[in-house]
Amino acid sequence: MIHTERKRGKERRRYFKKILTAQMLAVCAMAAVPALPAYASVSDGSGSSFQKTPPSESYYKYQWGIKNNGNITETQLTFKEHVREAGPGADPSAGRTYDVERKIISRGIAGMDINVEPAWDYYTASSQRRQVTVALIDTGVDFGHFDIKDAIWVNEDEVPGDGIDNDGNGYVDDIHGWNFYWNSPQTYIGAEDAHGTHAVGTIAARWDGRGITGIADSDYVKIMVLKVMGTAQGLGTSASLNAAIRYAEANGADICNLSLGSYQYDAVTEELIRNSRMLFVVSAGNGDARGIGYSIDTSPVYPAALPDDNIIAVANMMFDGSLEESSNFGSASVDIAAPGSYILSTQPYGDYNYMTGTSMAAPMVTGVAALVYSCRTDLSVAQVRTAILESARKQEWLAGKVSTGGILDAYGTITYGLNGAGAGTAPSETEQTDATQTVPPDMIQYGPGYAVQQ
Ligand SMILES: [Ca+2]
Ligand SMILES: [Ca+2]
Ligand SMILES: [Ca+2]
Repeated sequence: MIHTERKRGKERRRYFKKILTAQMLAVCAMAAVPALPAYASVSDGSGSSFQKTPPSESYYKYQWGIKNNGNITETQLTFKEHVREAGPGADPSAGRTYDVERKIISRGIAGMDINVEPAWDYYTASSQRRQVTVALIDTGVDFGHFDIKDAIWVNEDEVPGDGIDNDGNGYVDDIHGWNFYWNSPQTYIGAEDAHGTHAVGTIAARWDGRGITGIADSDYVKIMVLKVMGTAQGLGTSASLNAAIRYAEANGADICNLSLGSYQYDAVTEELIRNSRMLFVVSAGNGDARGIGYSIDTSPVYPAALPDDNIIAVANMMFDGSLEESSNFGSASVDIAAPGSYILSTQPYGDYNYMTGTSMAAPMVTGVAALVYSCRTDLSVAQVRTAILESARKQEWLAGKVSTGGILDAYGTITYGLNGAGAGTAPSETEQTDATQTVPPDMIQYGPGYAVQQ
């Protein structure tokens, strides 16, 4: 079993309020929760007929969003403090003991995943392929990581490092994209680029039998790295975001992943998105300062809440098939749910780690969009969007939360409009709490709820 531990619960809040607050701040600073991979063991569960590699990837068994065997659990730790009467002269702290109670609060449910294995079978059998460029507007990316280096877009018309804008696109030496945060061609800085590096792995980590498995085939799907956020807080400006969207559009991107948001509406951003031929996959945001998801229909975060019909806004599904409690939602603004909690993917310095948030759910949708667009050459990106939304597997618990009422289904998407496309159901219960947001910062950010005040 994979065990992940998340400390929450009333008992703990009562006794460890200060600690919890400190952890919340730390979580904001890291933007997505590096989950605690305190797994003891993992049952092997694949049985896929897919030939190309996925089940042979060393970390495949940890990628529940790709293939959920029900072998992951989340444990709640409850602390109870006992204070005994200490004898005269004793250390007052000596009488304090804590009972730690572990309770499984969330258990993986087999099949609650993006249903991509049969989609890979379809992809492998298909003879149709086209190159797809995905613009990742995010932090930078460790493009040297062995599992994603082949998935990085290369500007073939640019000569790196010669100080000349060889292709005349206005950017000097932009070989993999551009760093709009520092206004430089350096699209990888280091640890501050963990967030973007994680997204690339989910979308297109190489099918090489090592590390993790990306959803799309890195032979055909290439990620353009457009760094708009920097610092440990993952902050950036709307001006950078807008410049990055223009760059993506001008340099041939088909799909644009936006795992970021702001409370502040920007008319230029909306105009750029509305007039773009790209498909925008946008994270819905991760709740308020307490980590409780809310409706962005009434408390909008942008660009997820924009009404434009080339946007897919994505909520975060837990491995038990519930909506993650921190995930924002909204039946008008949010379209679909996808796995986003305890997602294992690539990290700077050749590493891997778990992260949690709608920032991790959006790349799942982007990966499926890229996989499908690369092999369904009969579809436009707009039709791929329709295919994703109409193939969503309906879940009772998502009714009224996202417009499709369903979760991402790769097989349904890749077979959309063909014979035999189908959808299953696996309803589950969840609960949601509406919450008020804090004052909007005039910044874009990828952090939980985009709620950090700066
Ligand atoms: Ca150039
Ligand atoms: Ca050059
Ligand atoms: Ca791999």
